[in-house]
Amino acid sequence: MSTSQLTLELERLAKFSDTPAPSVTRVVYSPTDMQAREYFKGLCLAAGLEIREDAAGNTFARWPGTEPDLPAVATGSHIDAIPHAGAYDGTVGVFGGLEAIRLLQRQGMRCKRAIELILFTSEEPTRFGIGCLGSRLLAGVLDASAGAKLRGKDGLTLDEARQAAGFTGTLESVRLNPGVYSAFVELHIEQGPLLEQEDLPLGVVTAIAAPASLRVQVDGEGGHAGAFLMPHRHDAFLAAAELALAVESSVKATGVIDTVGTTGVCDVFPGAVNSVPSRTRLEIDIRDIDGARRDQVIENVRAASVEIAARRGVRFTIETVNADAPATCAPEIVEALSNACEQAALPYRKMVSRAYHDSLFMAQLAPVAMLFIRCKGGYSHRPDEYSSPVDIAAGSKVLAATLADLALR
Ligand code: HGY
Ligand code: MN
Ligand code: MN
Repeated sequence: MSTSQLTLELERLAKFSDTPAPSVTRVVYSPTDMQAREYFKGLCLAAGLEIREDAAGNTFARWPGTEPDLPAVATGSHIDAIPHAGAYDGTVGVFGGLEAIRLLQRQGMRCKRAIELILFTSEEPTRFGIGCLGSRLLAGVLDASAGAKLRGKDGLTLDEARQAAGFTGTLESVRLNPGVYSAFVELHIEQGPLLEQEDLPLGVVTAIAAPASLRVQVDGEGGHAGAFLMPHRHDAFLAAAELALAVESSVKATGVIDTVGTTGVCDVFPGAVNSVPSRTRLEIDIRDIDGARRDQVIENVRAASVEIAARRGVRFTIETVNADAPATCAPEIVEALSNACEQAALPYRKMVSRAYHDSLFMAQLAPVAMLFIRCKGGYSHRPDEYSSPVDIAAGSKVLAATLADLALR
């Protein structure tokens, strides 16, 4: 395993960022995202892989097998990064997947099935407000009409932004049919502390938590911070703040550690220190490994908004952007990953993914499973996100063995 080459490539990739090191910011279709994609495609071409890009910008790098009519085995992840993120979320699955293929090539391996490495477009919700945009479109979970409906803060729709980036064609053409792949395996950092706490380098994922996100607009009454007296106010920020606290209390009320809720975006209008907020926008993320329990939390948050609105004389508009079912990983892929860990004498544990991933939607096209790599402190979506070269190499090595196992079947 040429650990150093993979490490150097990940370090080079991290430089394609809109914020200074050690943070990484790489939003879909941005110039830094396009430069990073070019870098990735160059490495794939150097490895002799056949490349195609679809109308959304999902990028496919294929290592042909000896029996081209058989459905390929697929692997991959994402390289887009939320603002002020780290260098390893998603990228170890794309570049570690490329290294896995190169490892098999160096071993002189020839597989029956092709192995296809996928760089999924826009796994992060940063620009268009919904995560896993590329894999949703591949799986047909998101309708092509989203191209005209989804709009970034810069005012461009998904269609306008992707076409400006050179991804033309129709979004209808993105969808793949079930059976197109015989398996999908994603390598990813854990983004949690479990593996480090148990001193394990690797984790085999058996289920992926169910994500949901809400977009909330609160309309109140603005006015002069000095002359608008308190008894007459309908402050749109304070009502929003109460709803954010209601998210926290509704989540904690389940009494289950697997339920989580976050209000990660809060925009206050007009945003002047001496002006009472007339409008506030929130983006709320609620997850659980149990879909029904998560949906009950959403209902409780909606109920809280009704009470707050009546008491404060404001209006809430709550849109459910997505409320996806959890995914169960395929036992046969879980077993293949577990066998590969044991063959490599690498300790591992089975576990649930609390983050969502493109695997969640690829599960609608093929049997899936994921391999986690230990990360320092469990930190992620922050500049100090870190996985060691040794652990990343171990993940790529086990991924290679698993892909070969599945591609020889
Ligand atoms: O938010 C997530 O779970 C993923 O990292 N986008
Ligand atoms: Mn992420
Ligand atoms: Mn990720």
